[in-house]
Amino acid sequence: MALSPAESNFMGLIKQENIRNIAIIAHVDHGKTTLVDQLFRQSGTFRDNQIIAERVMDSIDLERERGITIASKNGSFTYKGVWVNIIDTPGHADFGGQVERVLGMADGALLLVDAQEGPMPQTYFVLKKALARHLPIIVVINKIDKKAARPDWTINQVFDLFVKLGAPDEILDFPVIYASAKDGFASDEPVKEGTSMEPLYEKIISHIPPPKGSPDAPLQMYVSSIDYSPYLGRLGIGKITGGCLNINKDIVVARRDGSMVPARITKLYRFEGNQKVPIEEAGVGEIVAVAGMEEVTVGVTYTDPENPCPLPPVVIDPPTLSMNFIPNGSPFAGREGKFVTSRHLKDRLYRETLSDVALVVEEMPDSPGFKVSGRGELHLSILIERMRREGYEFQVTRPQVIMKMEGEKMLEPYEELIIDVDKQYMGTVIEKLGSRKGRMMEMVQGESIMTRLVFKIPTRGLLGFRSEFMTDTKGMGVMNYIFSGYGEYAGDMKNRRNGAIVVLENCTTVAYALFHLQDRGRLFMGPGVDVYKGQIIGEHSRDNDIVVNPGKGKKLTNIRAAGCDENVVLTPPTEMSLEDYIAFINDDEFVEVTPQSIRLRKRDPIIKGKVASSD
Ligand SMILES: Nc1nc2c(ncn2[C@@H]2O[C@H](COP(=O)(O)OP(=O)(O)OP(=O)(O)O)[C@@H](O)[C@H]2O)c(=O)[nH]1
Ligand SMILES: [Mg+2]
Repeated sequence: MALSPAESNFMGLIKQENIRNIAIIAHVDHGKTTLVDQLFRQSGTFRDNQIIAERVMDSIDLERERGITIASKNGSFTYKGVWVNIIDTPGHADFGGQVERVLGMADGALLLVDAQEGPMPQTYFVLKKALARHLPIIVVINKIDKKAARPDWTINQVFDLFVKLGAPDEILDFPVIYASAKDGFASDEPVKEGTSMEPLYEKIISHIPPPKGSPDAPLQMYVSSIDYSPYLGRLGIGKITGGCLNINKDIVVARRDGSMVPARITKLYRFEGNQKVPIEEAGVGEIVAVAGMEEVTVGVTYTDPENPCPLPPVVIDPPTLSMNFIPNGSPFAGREGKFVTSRHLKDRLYRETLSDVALVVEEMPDSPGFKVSGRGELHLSILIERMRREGYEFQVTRPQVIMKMEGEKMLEPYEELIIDVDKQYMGTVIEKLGSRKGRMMEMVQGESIMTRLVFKIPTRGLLGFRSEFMTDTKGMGVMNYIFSGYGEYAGDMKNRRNGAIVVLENCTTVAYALFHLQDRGRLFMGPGVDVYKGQIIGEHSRDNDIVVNPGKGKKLTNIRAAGCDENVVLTPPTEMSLEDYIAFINDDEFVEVTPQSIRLRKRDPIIKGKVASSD
């Protein structure tokens, strides 16, 4: 992808008063990355003839595949001689830890709110974090072009949210811009059409202050984010809050544990458009990337050797969910992966913790493997998917929520769950959530056919709920949740009611056998697949496991003489994503992940149970 020019248009230092550093924060899908596209485009960041992908900042493969931002990213544009560094953040709650740490680079925030949906759980979370840093905020009511947009109602809701979060008067007096990131306009009024983003650019320049800090102070740069490139290695990204940086300068790295390590700056980059551009020096207030220090982690400070002034590491919310990552122990272990040992896993996982401070990795005390704790199912499953694509092979256990003890009492994490659902599916949803120990707190009947339901539910109860919800509501529902705190343990909860269809011995599946098995439940695979003893190939329609032989049967030919063979018509297998598999397994089962396959299996290789007839 050829994007902005590889060489900087700007030489030397950028004047401090001509810098603005802003973060774009919002609930998932409210249009952050689309807005960044427009801010880039209309400020002339790209050449006229350049072909630019939509949502250009979503540059990671997985982001493009899923249509969501997974990692926050830095970029910049210039407007009327002012250099605006912009930080695009992910809106999904599982990646909230990133928002918490990258806000350290910002001197102000654009809070985007969907003009129809209004503030959602993650709006609350990100606003809380921005207010904790006393950042001035511009509220952008986005998607004003939508037919069902209700800007007045949205503003009122946003205002209430600021009040609820105790925003001080000067921040409560926030300016409002109405915008359609999709159609590329912004306005001071809630109009449905417009011509340019001009009003938003102007507001950014006038309302967000230039960065603070003295150029004469000792060097101080807190590393808020880590980037990796195969050419440059690991890069520490942050804002210079004191002094300046230049190539060949001797500095010290103040680590999170208090130690100081001397280092020398060898390469320095500025973000221009969505590219990194090499520079010789950078001044106070600039956001830069520093290469050449392989040991860099989020939370270190680059500072002056003579007069070190480290900043304390940002404290972020603790993880709520954990899974064990274990070297693959299946009969097919080592066939498909490039990195398969415990050592490989260890190195990779610890490397991840250097850049993702919301992730905690601990060695398992009595067996090989690692307990990996994060913010939610998506946080962990994205890590698994990335590792798999890099060539890792391993197995994971069912996610467990992280309990807490308070005296004698066991506490577990709870979420606030907000559901918008078509009335006709409401009954099913309420019933399902009831069995998952959800407590309904509120029901708001909208003017449309959609009803909003608010639940308080143990995090445990939400595991695997999303795909069930999507099926139950035929896609006519939206669910959002946010961590609401620890509460009393809600008692036992059954993960999966149905048993598994387990393979008796190593074989290759054949259509004939599968045909006779498909009445027993739903199958996850078709014919011609190599399977092993103990592998799970489907879900039984009853609550017990059954052991079957899917490789047994007559060899079928294409020729079917009348009255000879049965007509074998297979129901298409159930398509399962990595998330579905993770949600499916019980405590005595594993998900095996390799670069080519995702398989399920029983933990215990000795199969108890009855052999089902597949004749
Ligand atoms: N109608 C309308 N749709 C928009 C607008 N802005 C964004 N969208 C659509 O909303 C969806 C989400 O847009 P993104 O820009 O990916 O949202 P995001 O906030 O970056 O999402 P995450 O990073 O995953 O939290 C896309 O389908 C966009 O086309 C808008 O102004 N109007
Ligand atoms: Mg995005």
